[in-house]
Amino acid sequence: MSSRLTTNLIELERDQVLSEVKERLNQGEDPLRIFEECKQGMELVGEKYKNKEYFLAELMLSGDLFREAMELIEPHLGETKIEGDIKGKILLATIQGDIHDLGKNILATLLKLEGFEVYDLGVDVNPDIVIEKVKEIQPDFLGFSSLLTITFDPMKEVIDKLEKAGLRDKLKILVGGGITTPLVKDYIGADFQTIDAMEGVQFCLEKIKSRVVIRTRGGI
Ligand code: B12
Repeated sequence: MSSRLTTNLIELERDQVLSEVKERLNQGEDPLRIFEECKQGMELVGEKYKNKEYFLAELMLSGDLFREAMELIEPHLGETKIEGDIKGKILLATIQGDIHDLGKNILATLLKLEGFEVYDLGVDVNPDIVIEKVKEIQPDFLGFSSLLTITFDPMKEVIDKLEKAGLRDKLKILVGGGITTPLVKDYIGADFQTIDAMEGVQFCLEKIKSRVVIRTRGGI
C-alpha cells in the first residue's frame, strides 16, 4: 500500500508533499526513507503515463515536484554520512536523446557524500564527448543514467569505442535508471546495473576497497 506522501506525490498535491517532507525531516526521520516514498510516487506516475491516465504535463509537474522535495531532503542526507578523503573519480552522463536527470543527480549527491569526486556531464550527452572526457579525467568509474530505451545503442557505442581505444579495462562501468535491467547491462557491456542509487554507491565503494587491498598486498 502506498504511503500518504507517495499518494500525494502521484496526485501532484504540491503543498501537502512539501509540508509533509519538511515536517518529517524536522522530526528527525531518516531522509532516505522519505526519498524512497517520493521515488515510489514517481514510478507510479510513470505507470499512469504509460496507461494514458496522465499526459506529458503531469509527467513534467511530477518531475518539478520531486526536484523540490529533493532540495529539502538533500541537505539532511549529509548528516548521516562520514566525511573523508577522496575515494575515487566517477564520470556521470545521461546519453544523447535522454534528458531525464533526477536519478542521476541523486546518485551524484550520494557519491559526493561518500567522498567520491564526481564529474557530471549532464544530459543528452554526445557519445564522443564521453570518450573525450574519459581520456581527459581518467576516472575510476563511468556511470550512465538511462530512462529511455533509445539510449541503449549510444551507451553500447561508447563502451565499444572505449574497448577499441584500449581504455575499457581501466574503469568500471555502471548503468542505472528505472528502465534498466541486467539484460541491458549485458547488451551494452557494462559491469554493473541497478535501479537503486545506494547499490551503485556500494558497488563503487567495494571496488575501490578491493583495489586498495590489492595495491597494499603488491606493495605499491
Ligand atoms: C519525471 C519523468 C520525466 C520528466 C523528467 C524530468 C527530469 N528532469 O528528469 C520529463 C517530463 C522531462 C520526462 C520526459 C519524457 N519522458 Co519521462 N518519465 C519520468 C518518470 C515519471 C520518472 C523518472 C524519474 O525521475 N524517477 C525518479 C528517479 C529518482 O528514479 P530513477 O531515474 O530510476 O533513478 C533512481 C535509480 O534508477 C538510480 N539511478 C538512476 N540513474 C543511475 C545511474 C547509475 C550509474 C546508478 C548506479 C544508479 C542510477 O538512482 C535513482 C535513485 O535510486 C518516468 C517513469 C519511471 N517509471 O521511471 C518517465 C519515463 C522514464 N518517461 C518516459 C517517456 C516516454 C518520456 C518522453 C519520451 C515523453 C514524451 N512523449 O515526450 C519524454 C522524453 C524526453 C527525453 N528526450 O528525455 C518513459 C520511458 C519509456 C521507455 N521505455 O523509453 C517512462 C518510463 C514513463 C512510461 N512508463 O512510459 N519524463
